[in-house]
Amino acid sequence: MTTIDEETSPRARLAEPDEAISLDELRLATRNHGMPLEMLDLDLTPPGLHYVLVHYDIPLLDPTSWRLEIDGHVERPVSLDLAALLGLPTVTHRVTLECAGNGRARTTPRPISQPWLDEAVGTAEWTGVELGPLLERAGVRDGAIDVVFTGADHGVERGVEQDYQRGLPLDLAVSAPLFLAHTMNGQPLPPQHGAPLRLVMPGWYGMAHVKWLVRITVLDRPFDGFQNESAYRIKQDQGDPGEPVTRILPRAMVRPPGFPDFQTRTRVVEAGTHRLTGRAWSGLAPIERVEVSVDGGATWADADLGPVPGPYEWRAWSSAWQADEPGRYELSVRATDAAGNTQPLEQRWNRQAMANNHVQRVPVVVRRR
Ligand SMILES: Nc1nc2c(c(=O)[nH]1)N[C@H]1C(S)=C(S)[C@@H](COP(=O)(O)O)O[C@H]1N2
Ligand SMILES: [Mo]
Repeated sequence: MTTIDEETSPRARLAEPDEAISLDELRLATRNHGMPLEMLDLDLTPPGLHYVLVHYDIPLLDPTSWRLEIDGHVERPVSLDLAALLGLPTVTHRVTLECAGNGRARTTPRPISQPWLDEAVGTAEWTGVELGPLLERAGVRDGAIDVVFTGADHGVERGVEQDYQRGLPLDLAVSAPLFLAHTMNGQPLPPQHGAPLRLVMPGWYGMAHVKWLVRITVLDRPFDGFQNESAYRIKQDQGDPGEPVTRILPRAMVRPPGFPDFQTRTRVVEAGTHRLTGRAWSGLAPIERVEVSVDGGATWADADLGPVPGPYEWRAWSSAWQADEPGRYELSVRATDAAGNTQPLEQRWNRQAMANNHVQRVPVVVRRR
């Protein structure tokens, strides 16, 4: 692990109270795009409109020479090419993916990083192979502790040069419903989503779903890589070791109704009754309740839930809005899951703005017919 100087790779920093979004943040935001919220109309997000988060560069891997290596604390290291992987039995799941930093730009003070508003989410149907049988083929040796997933992308972050890597405890790697996906919505993975192979870890925030997978290494000691030990932690200050970011907290979103203003994206609807629609998800338990507020969170009404979805995908909801009075409104929605987890009206702050799930607020102007 090499350390690179601070001018090249600045250390973590909070924005000053009145500091506007910088060119560095804008550059991240133009590379890493969100899902246009009108796509909340669809069960499955078209791959080009699914949100994208890439820490370094998108590696363009040659599918004919690419290999997946399984090594480390195993009896027989395994090396597979894509044809071999495509020949294995498959599983298919619809999975809602959300970036752990979603909502970061709305936190105060805001950590300087990818400045998401609300849109770092999407749902795809992923097809791939289960990890368990591959680990069995390699023969995990006694004393194994963690499994490390390595992507082909390389960069420097907060001074630490690294391949993108995430570790998982072995017991979780063999018991969680995770799998290695080679297909997204029935097509080979596109470059930005991890071609030719990525990890999919249903219910977990995005950082766990390692893209451009080239190596799976079994360790006989705990993994202490940057993305586990430093980046994806909920901490109050920089010295705080904090808690790891794991599963997706509940969140509901409304498809912004009517039509938008180009610059502010404030919505305009005509007076009358409207059916508000959207989606809700939680990585902790099934969605059990969605509430809607049209007065900035002062009063709430239960929405109608759509059919029970697959175990890892968002649930549709809808709610009639009688918007008879012209004027300015603020729409909000709030999800509650079967374990009783819900969304805070005021986001609790953490140093890296991870795992935010404050309620979305959508300004709407109702105009006379
Ligand atoms: N190799 C690699 N995998 C990665 C990342 C990355 O930068 N490199 N970003 C992670 C993060 S932070 C997120 S939110 C998801 C985003 O997945 P998507 O771009 O397919 O939506 O990928 C994860 N997997
Ligand atoms: Mo992320």
